[in-house]
Amino acid sequence: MTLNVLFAGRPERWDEYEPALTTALAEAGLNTRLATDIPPGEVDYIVYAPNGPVSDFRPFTRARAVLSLWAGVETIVDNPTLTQPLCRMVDEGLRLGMAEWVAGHALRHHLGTDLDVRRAPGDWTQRTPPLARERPVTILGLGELGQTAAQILTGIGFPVAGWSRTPKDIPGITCLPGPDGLKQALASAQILVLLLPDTPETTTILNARTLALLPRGAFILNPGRGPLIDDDALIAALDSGQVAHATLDVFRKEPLPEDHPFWRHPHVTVTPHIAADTRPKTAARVIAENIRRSEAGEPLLHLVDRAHGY
Ligand code: NDP
Ligand code: OXD
Repeated sequence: MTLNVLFAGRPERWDEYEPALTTALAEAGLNTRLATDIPPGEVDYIVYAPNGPVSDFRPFTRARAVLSLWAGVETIVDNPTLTQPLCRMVDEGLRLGMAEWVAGHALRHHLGTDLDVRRAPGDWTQRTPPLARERPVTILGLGELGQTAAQILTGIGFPVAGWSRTPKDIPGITCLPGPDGLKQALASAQILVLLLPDTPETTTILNARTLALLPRGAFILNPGRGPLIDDDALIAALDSGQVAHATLDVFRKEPLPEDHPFWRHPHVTVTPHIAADTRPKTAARVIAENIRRSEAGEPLLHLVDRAHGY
């Protein structure tokens, strides 16, 4: 039997995904027709991205699963037309890409690299940064990406604490769950990394009250989602020196509007939602494995918990 797999990602990425998915589906032993234009009623599996062409799932009457190329599912999780199982992307490419982005930006702030990059000719001022082991880092969100970032940061020497909804026991990481853990997690965070999903519970988790709990002069990295931060409160904290610098990859509106104050704030670095792009080669293997599992009657990987929103 031939399975019809609809690619409903961003059309301009089809050229990259087509060979990766074709190879992975064949390697999984699946006989498939992979295309961008299969009539909805004939589609067996939907490879989905939030910026792709599908948002109404009702016509896909025989689709057996929606397989997201993205890790974050806030734009689809409460879609009332979606009745099929929804799986999000968890893969090596996202994990490693994110950990590298976090490590790079954490080290930039930790070492004060900007001072050297902008050093004037003749300026021989010498500074000794603390060792990484003297610079506590907190990661809000200890999931797939938060845990990988935590491992890389502890490998460098940073003491790492992490916050999650449910309790965890991860060797080498101080795990602080639930609402009670947040205060403690923030109090020690000289570098704070946001790797939470965007859900009703996490919206504006970083606001005037929680920013005030950080040690003065903290650095913030947000590769999670824009709505985690109250933008006005962050700007006030940057202006007062409570926060020394914020490196932001994700925003309430993307692309970040040209007139948003983040673009020109001297203590903000904007990156254009590139902290961890989905890499077609590794992601395609996850998609293929889930289709194989579905066809074999095995449980799907990385099913989204729609009640919790991630
Ligand atoms: P996971 O679902 O694996 O992890 C989410 C973590 O957040 C879990 O530890 C979870 O707790 C925690 N969490 C969720 N809700 C709460 C809450 N109310 N209170 C405390 N902790 C909470 O997601 P990933 O690690 O795979 O991805 C995280 C996010 O990163 C994505 O949702 C997406 O928004 C963003 N992302 C950004 C990218 C970029 O390029 N900028 C690329 C990919 C992802 P628990 O473990 O207890 O469930
Ligand atoms: C994702 C993202 O969620 O790219 O995968 O932000």
